[in-house]
Amino acid sequence: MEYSVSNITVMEGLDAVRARPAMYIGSIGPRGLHHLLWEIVDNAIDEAANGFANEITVTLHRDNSVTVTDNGRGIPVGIHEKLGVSGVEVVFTQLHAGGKFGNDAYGYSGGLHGVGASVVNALSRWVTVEVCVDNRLYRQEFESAEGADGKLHSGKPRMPLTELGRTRGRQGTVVQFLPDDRVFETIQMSFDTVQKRLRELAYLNRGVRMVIEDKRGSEMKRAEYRFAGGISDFVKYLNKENNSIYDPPVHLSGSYGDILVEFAMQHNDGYADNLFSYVNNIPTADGGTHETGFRTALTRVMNEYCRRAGVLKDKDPQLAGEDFREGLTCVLSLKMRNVQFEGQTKGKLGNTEAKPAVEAVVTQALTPYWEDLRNTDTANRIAEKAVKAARVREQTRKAKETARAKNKLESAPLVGKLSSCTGRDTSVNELFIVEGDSAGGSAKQGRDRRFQAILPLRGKPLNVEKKRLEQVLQNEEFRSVITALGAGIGEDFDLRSLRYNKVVILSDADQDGAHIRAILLTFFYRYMRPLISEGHVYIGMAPLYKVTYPSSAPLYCYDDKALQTALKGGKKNYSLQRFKGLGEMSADQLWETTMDPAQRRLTRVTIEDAAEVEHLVSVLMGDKVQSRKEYIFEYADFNRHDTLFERIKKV
Ligand code: TTJ
Repeated sequence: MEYSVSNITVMEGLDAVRARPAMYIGSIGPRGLHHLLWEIVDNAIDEAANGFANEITVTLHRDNSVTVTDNGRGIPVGIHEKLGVSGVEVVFTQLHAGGKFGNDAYGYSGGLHGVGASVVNALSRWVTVEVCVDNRLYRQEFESAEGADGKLHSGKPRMPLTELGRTRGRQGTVVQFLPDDRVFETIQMSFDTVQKRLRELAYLNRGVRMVIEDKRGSEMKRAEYRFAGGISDFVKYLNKENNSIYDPPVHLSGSYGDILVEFAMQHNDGYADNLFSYVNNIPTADGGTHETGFRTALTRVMNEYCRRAGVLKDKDPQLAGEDFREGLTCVLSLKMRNVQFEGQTKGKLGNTEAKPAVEAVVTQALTPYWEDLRNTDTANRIAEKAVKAARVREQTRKAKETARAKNKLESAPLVGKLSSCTGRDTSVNELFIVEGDSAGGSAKQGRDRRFQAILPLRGKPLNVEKKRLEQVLQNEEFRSVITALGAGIGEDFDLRSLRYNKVVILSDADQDGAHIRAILLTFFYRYMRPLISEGHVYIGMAPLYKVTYPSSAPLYCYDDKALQTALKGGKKNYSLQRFKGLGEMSADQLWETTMDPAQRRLTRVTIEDAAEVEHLVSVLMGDKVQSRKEYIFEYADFNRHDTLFERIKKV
């Protein structure tokens, strides 16, 4: 007989998830698909973070199902008092019962995710759960199946939780699920995406072994991470291309009320201030109250140290916060309840209580740390660097003042490079930022000059990641971009003065092109964010091939797949031209394929795309062996559907 659930509203809940999946997991593209996995992994991480598990394995199977295993205490198998079914069944069928089961089992629980295992169940063709506890093995299966009403219902238990027999020495939870291909655009998870996230989680959860196995190919792919130093190892990794001025990193933690705060920091001899913050293992790329608390405390504690150590004399003014953050690489990790993420990408922590908590923990941990003689050397190096930074800051300020006075006289902007358009309607005007002078030349000839302006970028704009704003402003390529857009930069940026409705990045489909694109996106993301969030930034897609037939119109192919399809058509008599770069295209070709609004393909860059590129460039960079360019090319390629970016929209 079919197993039926006592509580009918349970099924209605899961059906609601199926009806509007995006409301629960963000999207039905690759991002949403991976979200399913993070939901399950989150539960295992909770168990590990509370000290009951130290190994988590993710296995990608040939049929696209995924298994997550931990060696924790196991999902409760006892019968839930009110609901009359096992804990396992509650977790997988009750919306919002997620990892917060019983609410007291854990000190804290998931954050942005945390919509729970039931959502995964609702969006899977089937789920199997095995729990090993007290040397007994239990199993339950769920599937989407027809109900008594003749309709399809998802996540229905096929049987109650059943004891299968005895085990020896095994303990923990094994969850396997097959994402429903009727819900998702694709159900193939990406090894790279999973691998990177597991590595990040391994850094954030010291000592937990994270394993990924991919059994889909002819040979099994596998990666394994375990960091005994936790976020201290993370900081070292982030700093490995830099010269750190002390080692090991300063790594401290503490709690304030029920908020756990942990940070690791290490200064290098550069200038960038890189603070990477996480709340419940979720990156907060846009900062928030916890970061503010950290900065306030660091500035105060360091100024106090400088007074005490005599680095600052009585008459000397306090050093500025930014002085202590020059060359700082820091990872800040919080664990707390009732997290509120704000902003468009939900990347900003909004909880007001986080600021005083971080401030208190950092102050109370760092003050005695500097009093320990073994750490004096580190403190002095930071102080010394800050004093230098303050000196430079003062010089820059003076230099700027004179420059500004001068500029007023000879305000001849960099008009030379920009070929502006004749029309004055900024709501239709477009700016093409084109890689290289030769492509720039073709674009100038091919464009519709009434509304299309061309800005060729010579050489390469500098990598903003490792630079201060002043340095960015000194770079000629960026200056020309800023001037052309006419809307200012940083805090002064004002969309109302923007001269173009569309800003189109046109770069070659090779490594250099991807690198330039990533640098430009990172630049816009950091210094002109509304430009992206209001949807003004686009990636222009130039074709890679031209297939010419004797009698019919030529065909342009934008990727290898399209070429294959084109050649399969059967027409034997064709000639093939491969464009190695934009520069190889004639003005007419460039217009026809890439610039003409009636025929071109543009991908609009979303704020999520840009945030991801920035996260990729600054945190998830691969090993030294792989060059930066190759890495960006591989993972931030807007031409590929299967990596970071979900959709290519035609605009
Ligand atoms: C709850 O409180 C009693 C002891 O066990 C706690 C618990 O839920 N542990 C637990 C859940 N360990 N692992 C999980 C888990 C692991 C995976 C892979 C998936 C899910 C939904 C839960």
